[in-house]
Amino acid sequence: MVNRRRFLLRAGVATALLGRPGFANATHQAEVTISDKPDGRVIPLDYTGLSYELSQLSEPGFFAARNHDLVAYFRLLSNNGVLRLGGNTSEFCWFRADVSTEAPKLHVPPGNLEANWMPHRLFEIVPEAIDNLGGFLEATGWRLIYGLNFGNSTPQRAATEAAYVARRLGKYLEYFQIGNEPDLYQKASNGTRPPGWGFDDYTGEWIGFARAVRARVPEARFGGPDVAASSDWVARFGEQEMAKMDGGLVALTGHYYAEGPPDDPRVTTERLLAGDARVAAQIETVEAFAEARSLHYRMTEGNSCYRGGKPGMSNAFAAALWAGDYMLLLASLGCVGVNVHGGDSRFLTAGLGGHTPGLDAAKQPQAMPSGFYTPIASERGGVVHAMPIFYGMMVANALAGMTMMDAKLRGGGNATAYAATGPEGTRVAVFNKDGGRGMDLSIRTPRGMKTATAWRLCAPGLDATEGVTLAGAAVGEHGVWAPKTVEPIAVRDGAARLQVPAASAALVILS
Ligand code: BDP
Repeated sequence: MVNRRRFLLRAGVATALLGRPGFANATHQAEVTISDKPDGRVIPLDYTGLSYELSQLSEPGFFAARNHDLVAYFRLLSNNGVLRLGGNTSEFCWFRADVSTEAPKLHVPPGNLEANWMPHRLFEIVPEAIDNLGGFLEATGWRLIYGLNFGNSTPQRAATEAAYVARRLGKYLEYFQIGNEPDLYQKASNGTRPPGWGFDDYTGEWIGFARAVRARVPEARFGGPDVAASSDWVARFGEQEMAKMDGGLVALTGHYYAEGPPDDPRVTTERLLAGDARVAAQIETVEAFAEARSLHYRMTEGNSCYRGGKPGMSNAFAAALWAGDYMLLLASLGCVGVNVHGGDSRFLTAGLGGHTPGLDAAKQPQAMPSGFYTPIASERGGVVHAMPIFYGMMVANALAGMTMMDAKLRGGGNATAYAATGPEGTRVAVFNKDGGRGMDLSIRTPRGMKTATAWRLCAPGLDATEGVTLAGAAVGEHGVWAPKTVEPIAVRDGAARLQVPAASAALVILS
């Protein structure tokens, strides 16, 4: 079998492989040349992250060690991940420190709320939820970024909550954030602050909260500004707050949604997979600023499509190829981590002010009203399971802890390749995002290789919401998965040679 395949490839008659005319046109010849990168960055072990609405804590049993299935899915994704809690609903959460604590005053913007996308109801977090979260983090090995309410709260409330969180979560707490997407506060769809409120107002208020927290938790660390899109705020925030925080500001953060909203007809799988040149440009600017100041940059929230995701795209295999590619692109640019947003649709829908644009756009029954982009489906009363995007994140996470190499891909159409090396060899992730054409790929490294194997990431199609496999295996019940098909790859003349079919990815392991 292998010999026959080799012969066919050498003879350049790959057409015969599929036995149908026109196959030669349907494949791209492509080559990945890998070289050492003098400044090759180590992808942090805790690169992979998930982001959830803070309101998820209003159900204290969710992030709990006894939620065994959720623990298993987190552990399968990474043994060292970072959970970020925040989102729109974080501006409506309040910590009931004890029975005498009263709810905060809910600020409701004046005028027509139809065009407003915020929850306008409060979510109560009791100490037990934080205690359970501690058990969950211990069981998963994950650490936490905790988003404090900045929208409907006071510095004193934030300080009381932070003190409890810091005391109970100790070493599992990475840092606090204050507020979610403050660059959108003055917009009609958000309304957390009045029109005209801007960056200077933000930093003025932010420092008041941060100082109150530090008065109670002197060792508290912070990340920010957790903006939706304004990368200029990131640098300005870093510049100003670093000076005031005396080492307390440890990370710069922002969000990225590739597409949206789901009811915009221009939002398509094709456009998602074409990639977005703005990402690299923005990250490069932010990274240059952060690195010069020994700060880290983390993408603390994002996904394929804002406003809850688009059915048929965000919950389908296309999102797996998008996420794997996107996570490794950001790693190659020096980002220290990516948190993909998701969770239970009840809280995601609340974070959209009850709107369900994805559901409305689908015009057909869906299992949930929003949150189509969630990596782990965990609807109340339902079975916890991995969505297609989860598999793409698994591929990216396979390079965590390794040193990135330079991977130049020539040919291949709409495809990307990333390489990283570690004590056990080199790993190359190749994403063929072209829905129609396969790749005839060779991979070369400076040191050559003796053997090569591959895990395939595939599915029945880009729009498939089921039937995704990685290394021949689907993630089974209770988050159980192990590679089933570790495919031997031909090594000839110092190069690994393989086909990467249309709409699939391969993780090639060279040794
Ligand atoms: C972000 C919010 C998050 C939303 C998400 C979305 O932080 O709470 O759920 O957008 O639009 O802006 O899906």
